[in-house]
Amino acid sequence: MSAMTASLAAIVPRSVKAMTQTYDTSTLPVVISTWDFGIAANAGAWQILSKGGRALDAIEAGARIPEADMKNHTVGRAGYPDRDGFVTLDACIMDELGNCGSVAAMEDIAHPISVARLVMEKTPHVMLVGDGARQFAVENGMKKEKLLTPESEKAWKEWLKKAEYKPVMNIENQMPGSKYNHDTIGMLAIDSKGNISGGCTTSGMAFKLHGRVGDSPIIGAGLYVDNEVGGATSTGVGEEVIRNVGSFLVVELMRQGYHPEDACKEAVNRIIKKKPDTAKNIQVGFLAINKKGEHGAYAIQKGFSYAVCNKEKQDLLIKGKSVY
Ligand code: SD4
Repeated sequence: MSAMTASLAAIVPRSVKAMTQTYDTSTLPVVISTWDFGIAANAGAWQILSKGGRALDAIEAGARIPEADMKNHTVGRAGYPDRDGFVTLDACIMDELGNCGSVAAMEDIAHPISVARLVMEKTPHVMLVGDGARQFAVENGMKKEKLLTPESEKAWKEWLKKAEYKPVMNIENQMPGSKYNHDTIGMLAIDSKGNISGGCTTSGMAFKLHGRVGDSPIIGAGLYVDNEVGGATSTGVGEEVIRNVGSFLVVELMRQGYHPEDACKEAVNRIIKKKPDTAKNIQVGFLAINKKGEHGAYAIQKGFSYAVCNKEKQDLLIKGKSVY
């Protein structure tokens, strides 16, 4: 290398290096998802990825599985309602080109991930909320239905007896096997071409204030994908993730060379550093994958897990490390 090229190399930003880097694609495709129920979601995504399909299609197909699960009260169709009895759903999706779409506080539509994709592909916008999101979904052929299930209604009425507005979030996995052992689903996939996409979908905090929106539909907070670097997603108390623009932070740390797990750990530590007293009592978990397909996770509290699916094994469940 001449002195000239050596000095130029020193000033080339990492992002430009990433664009010109080549990666070993033999470990691809791969899809990872938050929590135990990520295994089922990954299986849906794998049907597409294993046939050489696009990561974006895999994400949508995978996320629709927990959204349709009538036993799942934290995502989609059977999600728990807000304080006033309305089921309001949040979701977003992002592709390898930086396109993204999102819906928030949307009622009466069981598959917010698909509406988010429609927002991305059919509108010049990124985000639609509330009545407008529902109207757009119906105009695009999606079924309008009452989402509140008898079980969700029962749980809400039980909650109303005390109506304590003290959400304890995302620690459900500390009780494996319980009916609460799942939460928001965040998914990240890399297809056989090496392209990354991600999605995040939730009914949010159970019994939240009507109109409350968490991190899950916020690009940069609940999800971020940069095809040069990797992707990240989050689960847990959305307010803390939004405050720290968590998923964007994780991706930017990976751009600087952090391993996905270290990037997630640093993002968790930022949350703790800013509000140590709040952080002790809440859960936030990040999940990330880099362009090479290396993945990792980190959470504030114990109990976080994530599911990995690739050629070798389709139902791997990994325990997320945690600060406490
Ligand atoms: C939210 N992060 O609405 C989501 C929900 C979640 O525990 O992950 N639930 O804040």
